[in-house]
Amino acid sequence: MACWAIGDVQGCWRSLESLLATIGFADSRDRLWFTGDLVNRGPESLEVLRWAAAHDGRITAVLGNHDLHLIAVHLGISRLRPRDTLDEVLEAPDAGELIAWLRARPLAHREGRHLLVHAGLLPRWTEDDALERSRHVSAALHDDRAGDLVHGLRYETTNLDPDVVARAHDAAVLTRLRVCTAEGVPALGFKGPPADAPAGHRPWFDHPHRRDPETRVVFGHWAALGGPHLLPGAIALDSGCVWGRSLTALRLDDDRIVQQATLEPPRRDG
Ligand SMILES: [Mn+2]
Repeated sequence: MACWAIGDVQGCWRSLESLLATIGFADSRDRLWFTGDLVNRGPESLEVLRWAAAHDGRITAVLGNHDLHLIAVHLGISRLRPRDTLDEVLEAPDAGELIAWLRARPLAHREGRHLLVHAGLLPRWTEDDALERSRHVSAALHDDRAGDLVHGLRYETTNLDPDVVARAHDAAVLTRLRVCTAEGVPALGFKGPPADAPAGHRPWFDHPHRRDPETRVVFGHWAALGGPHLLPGAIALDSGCVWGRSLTALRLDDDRIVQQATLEPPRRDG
C-alpha cells in the first residue's frame, strides 16, 4: 500500500490520468491525497470530479478556493467569472451529486505526521486548531448556514451571524493563505513569489509557529512558489499544472517525487 499526495489538478484530467499510470496507482491497494482545487481553469473539471467521486474510498481531498467557488456558484451565491471553466460541471446531469460530494470534503486532514490543507495555517494555529476549524466550516457547509458561509467568504460582509463570519475567515485562511504577518494577518490578494510579498509579510510556513515540529504540512495553492518543495515542516505540491508546468505526486512514506509534464494546453492568463 502506498499513499501519494498530489498537487492542484484544476481540471487537468489528461495530466492526472497519465501521472496515475506512471506511479502505478491501483485502487485496490493504494491511496491518494489531493491538496484541493480539483476543478477550474483547466479543461476537464467534470472528468476529474467524476473520477474522484467514484474513487471516494481511496481518496482524501481537502477543499480549495476553486472548489468553494464551484459550490458557491451552484448555490447561486456567486456568479461564474470570465476565466472559469466550470460550465460543463454545472450543466452535467450528475452535477448535484458531484457538488454534494465536494461539499462533504474537509478543509484539513491529519494522519500520522502529515497534515493536509489547501493553502496554509496561521502562525498561532496548532494542528488541532486547524482540524477544529475545518470541522466547524464543514458543519456549516453541510447545513442551512452554507449559503451565508460562502457569501461571507466571497464578499467579506459583516452583517452576518458573527459565528458564520468567523467560519468564513477560517475557510479563507485554509484555502487562500500565502503570506501573512508574524501576528497572523494574511494578505489574501497576494499571488506572487515570496520575494514580492508586501512589507512585513512572509510565507506562512516561514514564521515562528506553534505547530508540532514533527508535523509536515502538505499543501498546494501557491503555483508562484515554483514547487514542488520539501520545506522545513511543510511540503509544497502546486507545480502549476494548469499554467503549463507539471502535476506532482509525492509518496508520503519516503518523499519520492514523480512529475507529469502538463498535457493540457497552458493557460496564459494567470
Ligand atoms: Mn487555490
